[in-house]
Amino acid sequence: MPTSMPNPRISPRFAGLTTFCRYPRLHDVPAEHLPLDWALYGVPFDAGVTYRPGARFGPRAIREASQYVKRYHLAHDVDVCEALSLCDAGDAPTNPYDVAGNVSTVCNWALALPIAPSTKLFAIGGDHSIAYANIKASWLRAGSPAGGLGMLHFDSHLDTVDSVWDCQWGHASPFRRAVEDKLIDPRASISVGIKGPLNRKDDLDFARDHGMTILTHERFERDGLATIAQFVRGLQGRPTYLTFDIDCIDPAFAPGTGTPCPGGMTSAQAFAALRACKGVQLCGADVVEVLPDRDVAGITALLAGHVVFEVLALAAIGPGPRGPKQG
Ligand SMILES: [Mn+2]
Repeated sequence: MPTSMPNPRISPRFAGLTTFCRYPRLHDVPAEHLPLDWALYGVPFDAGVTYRPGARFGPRAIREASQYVKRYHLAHDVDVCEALSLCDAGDAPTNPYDVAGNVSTVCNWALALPIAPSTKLFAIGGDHSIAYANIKASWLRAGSPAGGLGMLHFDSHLDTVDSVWDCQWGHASPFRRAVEDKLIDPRASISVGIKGPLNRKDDLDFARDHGMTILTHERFERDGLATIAQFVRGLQGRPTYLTFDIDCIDPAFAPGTGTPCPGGMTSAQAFAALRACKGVQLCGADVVEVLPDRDVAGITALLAGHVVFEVLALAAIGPGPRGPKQG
């Protein structure tokens, strides 16, 4: 089903109410465009951060910057809004004083959205703690696969710390919790863009001990695209979650984030990395950690809007005949 979009030659991109990429609000989707393929929603929450707060304003900034996201993906040769029915489901309710409580609030809200069972969830943060909520909702909606979901993770950090300040639900821990709760299969999980410095050498232990693939930024520079493509082929079409922390991109390109790490991907490298995931069977996604108050000229929010579009383009192509051979 296609997405009903305003005609930019009638209602220009600088006019109208702002929704993610100008997709219709959930309740405005015409019946002939149901069922929806993806519902996008904001999670304005940043109480899980270890350093600089402000990502609670991320969804609002990304909505604004994404007015300029167009519909036809040149590299994949796909009209995303023709291939998919998309909507903006608004913002999840959040509890800015309670990280653990927020995770369940967001997850329960997402599960209660009036959407078809086949509709996938795309969360736009917010800090990375909110990924757990969308992973859990996506896992449940995928039929609670016993082995857990595959995961494509783009980030400077592994986010597998057990706890900080006695809190197990902050933005440094979502994938530890998701692996412990068997929502993610660590052996079907790759973390791309990991770099130091780290607090401690043993910050890597959990991921390594559980068989998660770590593609450091240094290795990404060497043979990253081929490694990612090979990893995706190895997933053999199993339901996979994609999580994208904007801080995997160098702060020279994405300064608006709370835990910036110099020495990361360029914008173009990040797009190439996402395009290398062609053929993946996505069952949920998020883009997180945009902090507009540290942004310059809105470039981080604009980039995040285009990262959302890259992920949707992967969904538009799907694992079908244009993707890599399965098995
Ligand atoms: Mn992260």
